[in-house]
Amino acid sequence: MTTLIDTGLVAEHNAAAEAHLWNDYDALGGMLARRGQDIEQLTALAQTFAVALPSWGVGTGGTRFARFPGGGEPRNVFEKLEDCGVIQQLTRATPTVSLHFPWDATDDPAALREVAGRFGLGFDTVNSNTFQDQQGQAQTYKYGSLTASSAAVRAQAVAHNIDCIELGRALGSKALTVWVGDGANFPGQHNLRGALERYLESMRDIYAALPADWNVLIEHKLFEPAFYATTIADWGTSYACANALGPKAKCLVDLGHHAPNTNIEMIVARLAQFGKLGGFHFNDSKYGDDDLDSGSINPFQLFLIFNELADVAEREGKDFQPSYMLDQSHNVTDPIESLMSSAVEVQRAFVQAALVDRAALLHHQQNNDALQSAQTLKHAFRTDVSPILAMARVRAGAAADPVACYRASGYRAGKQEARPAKAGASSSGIV
Ligand SMILES: [Mn+2]
Repeated sequence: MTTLIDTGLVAEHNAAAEAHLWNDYDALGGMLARRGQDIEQLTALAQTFAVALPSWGVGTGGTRFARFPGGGEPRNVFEKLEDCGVIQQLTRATPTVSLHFPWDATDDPAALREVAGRFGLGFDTVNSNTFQDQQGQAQTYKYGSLTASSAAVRAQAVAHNIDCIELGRALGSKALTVWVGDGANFPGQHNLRGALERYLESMRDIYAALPADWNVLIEHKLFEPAFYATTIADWGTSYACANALGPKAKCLVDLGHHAPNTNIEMIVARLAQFGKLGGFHFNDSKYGDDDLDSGSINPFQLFLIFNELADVAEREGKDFQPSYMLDQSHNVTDPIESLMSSAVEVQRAFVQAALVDRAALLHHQQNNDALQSAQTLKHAFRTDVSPILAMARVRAGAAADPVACYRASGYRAGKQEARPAKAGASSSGIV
């Protein structure tokens, strides 16, 4: 396997961190043992965690006002894979990449697979894009894609999604995620029911093209770019559509695609209960955005979501395998640093949720002891599992402190020379 950061540097970084790490790890292990928990089991569990990287996330994002590109950004899908390889090498928590077409389109999927494999990466869910026009396409998506009033526009959008499935198949993906920004900016602009009927008709054609072992994930989003009525705005609509389409259709929860203060963990519980929880896009949000780094605003919410996921895993065992992906926009940070720390934050919530004493929680719930029930969750959430996460990384050959190690490597500075900016090249995208 090709390593992008000098392995000697990583080893040196880890050796310098090791003495303190062992002290912290032993102290935490002793505390957990008093609670009847085995730190080694938790470290092994942490090593099983995996979240996919969005190919577009390694480029600097932007807002609808502006984009401020960073130096040394990847200029094509091969360079994006390279940056994803760095993230995987230093965290060992991001073994797959989620591609977005046509941004990452290739006529040589075998070459893409080969390069990804060189960096120890595979491909996760593929994403279609009918929320913007591409050069040379016959029809415009200005007034919608899968829901458009024009049959020709809908046919073009369906054909693009089927192309994505074909490309994904060649890459070893197993699912297509569909997000459409379709909707209305004015009351009366379109017939609310008619638009959803057209969406379902289009999605039935896409569904029919899915290979037997594939899923299609429906991603809802409350608003933007349709500011009055988005066709797939909420989990209820998403669930109804997934149900109407069939067993291969599931719902995808993007944390930033809800109204502020929405109880997202309850949505997770509902979708799981009815067998339609297909996956997540992780990010964080303060107001109405879907752009901030995972765990940077509301880590307790992230923990509560993983608490529900731990409950589902306990009920359903290995059959329950939702796909996890980071989906955020990095405007003021180095995207590699944001993605590494975000992967670690999601992994942190995963491990914290495993600390919840489920027998005690059940006991308190049955006795209607609201206070102790809440304290049982808080007890797990307050536990700093950083030594477990660092130990899991060090044992896998990743970095004790990924950001510090990355900064010491000078990777970005090297790329500033190797990747001079190309006019018109953009790798940003927010869905
Ligand atoms: Mn998303």
